[in-house]
Amino acid sequence: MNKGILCMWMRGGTSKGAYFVGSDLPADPDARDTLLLHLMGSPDPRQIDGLGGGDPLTSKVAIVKPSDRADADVDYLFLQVFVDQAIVSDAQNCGNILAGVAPFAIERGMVPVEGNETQVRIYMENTGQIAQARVQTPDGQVSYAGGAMIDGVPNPAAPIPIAFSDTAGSSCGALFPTGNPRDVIDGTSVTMIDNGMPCVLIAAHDLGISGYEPPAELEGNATLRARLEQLRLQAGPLMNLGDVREKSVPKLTIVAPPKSGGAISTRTFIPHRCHKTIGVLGAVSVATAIVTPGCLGHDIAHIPTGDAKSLDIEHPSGATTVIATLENHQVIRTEVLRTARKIMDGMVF
Ligand code: NQM
Repeated sequence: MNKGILCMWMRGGTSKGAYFVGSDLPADPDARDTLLLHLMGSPDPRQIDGLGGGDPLTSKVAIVKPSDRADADVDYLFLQVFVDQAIVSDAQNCGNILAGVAPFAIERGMVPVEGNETQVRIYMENTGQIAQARVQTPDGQVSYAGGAMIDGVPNPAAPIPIAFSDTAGSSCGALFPTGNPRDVIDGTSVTMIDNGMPCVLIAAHDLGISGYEPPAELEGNATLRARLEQLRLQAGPLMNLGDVREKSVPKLTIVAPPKSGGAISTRTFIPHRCHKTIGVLGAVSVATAIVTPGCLGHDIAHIPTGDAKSLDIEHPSGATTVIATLENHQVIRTEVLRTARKIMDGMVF
């Protein structure tokens, strides 16, 4: 601990976190998690004694190492460090922190630069699936500067498009873990889906809200939060996730008709705080639901025609665009544009 540990602090998409090379951390998961709680300053609502920003979106860790797999360049393990509980969870993946993995891997010499653009194949250990990220690498090195804007981030940066093709059933074993596009829990109609992130879709009007409220107002609604948690605890076993009391999945996405010309409007609890935007794989799962007849949200969504659909998933800070490719009415590939920023590289103590 005295010598410090090499750590890059990055923004990945609309999240922020600590990126480590696997061999720099203890191999024993318990020792590793104790250390990470310490580094982030958890448990403490302000994380005043560590790097974390007092928000689940800024209390995240990526552990990256060269891959032994033929179909991947690097392995990426995502860990959610809970803010106010002494929990470090690998039960979810994170597609925002994923955006920083490819530039980090190139910077640490795990992947050689290919030319003006370098493609990195990332094995996502949490869910056992592959993502392909493209990084701008002019002049033989990573460039973070560029003109790509993503909603929820105030500044432009170099584009990092990320493609997914095998995310169905990532954590739940099946796209629709109950076998149904729609179920009823406690009298509330829901869609339980996992196309990269286990999500429960619920209609805003069934919760007695408009679905356009700002996150702080929704977080301040104790009745709503209690009802969502009741639904979540029941959805967990139905989604093959078991007891989810100490897990950050499933996410709860409240849907309403689009308001700004997009495909659908969303507010997502992750699961106890309301997201300021929406998770990447959360958006992929929601996009998959709304293009599927029978799913909650399908009837109120605006879906473009054709088999390559550009779907703007509206959220509290704008929208996340998911490009979904369909074959025989099923989503077989998705792509999301992200950016990342190297903020700090050095030793953490
Ligand atoms: O769904 C937050 C985030 C995420 C996860 C969360 C994510 C994803 O925005 O892939 O990116 O849902 O906990 O970083």
